[in-house]
Amino acid sequence: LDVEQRLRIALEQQLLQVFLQPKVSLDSGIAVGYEALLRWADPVLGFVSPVEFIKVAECMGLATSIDRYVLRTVFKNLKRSSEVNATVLPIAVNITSSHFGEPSLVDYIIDLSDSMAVPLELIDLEVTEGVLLDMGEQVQKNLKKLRERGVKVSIDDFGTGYSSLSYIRKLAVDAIKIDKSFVDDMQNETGCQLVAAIVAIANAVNLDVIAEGIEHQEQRDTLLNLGCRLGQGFLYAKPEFIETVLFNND
Ligand code: G
Ligand code: G
Ligand code: MN
Ligand code: NA
Repeated sequence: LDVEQRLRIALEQQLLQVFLQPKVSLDSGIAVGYEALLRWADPVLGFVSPVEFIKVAECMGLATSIDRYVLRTVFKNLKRSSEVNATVLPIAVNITSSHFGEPSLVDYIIDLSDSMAVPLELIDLEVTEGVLLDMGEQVQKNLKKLRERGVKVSIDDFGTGYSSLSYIRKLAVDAIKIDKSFVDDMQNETGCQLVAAIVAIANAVNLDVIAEGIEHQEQRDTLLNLGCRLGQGFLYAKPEFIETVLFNND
């Protein structure tokens, strides 16, 4: 009944599961990487959306613990995957805004990489525009250190917050992810032009651009025509349990 109480238990008992959704090259449909997405099917509460429990976790001061749990799970699976698979693709982990400004973020990730012998090039991070609003000194330090080590950083849900182009330049991230709401709006002329503008800006400042929530072939065709080469969505694959994705690919 009590989400807070159940969330503590879920974290202790590892009831949160990491799922993966492929990021694909839109021209070939071939996966170039994955995004890690949490799923919580609680025995008492039933399915709880990450939108809800991440908010609760932030209020409880548990967001960093949850991010770290996802990072550990992802590194563990990358290690195993590199032992049995010829090709290992990078996995993007969503980092909560408050956590991205913590001094311990970078060392935590480097320590995992060292102890698991998994190269940092196999980890990407996604942060929402909220991080841009509160662009403290620590956020900039973390970004710089991460990118020097080969960790790519994307701005998630681009366009839904208060994105400022000057911030994006200053922060020097690697990619922006066009929010699903914009992809949905491409059925209108104006929506299409808006996505065209976002893609043009990204290309102009040398950022990769990845479209989210692609469900229809027409959306994929339009995006490719606009110069967007990467995407994610149910048209290609729904998120699935990490072990199923990485180890049952026969
Ligand atoms: O997977 P789904 O569409 O239900 O995700 C909804 C939202 O929850 C998305 O904004 C997604 O970024 C966020 N989310 C999913 N998994 C995680 C996670 O592991 N960490 C954080 N911080 N957010 C996540
Ligand atoms: O905000 P973020 O990008 O981290 O979250 C992505 C969320 O969008 C995930 O929860 C994922 O399940 C969801 N998602 C991914 N592709 C699609 C899609 O094609 N359609 C819908 N409705 N949701 C999607
Ligand atoms: Mn994301
Ligand atoms: Na998003």
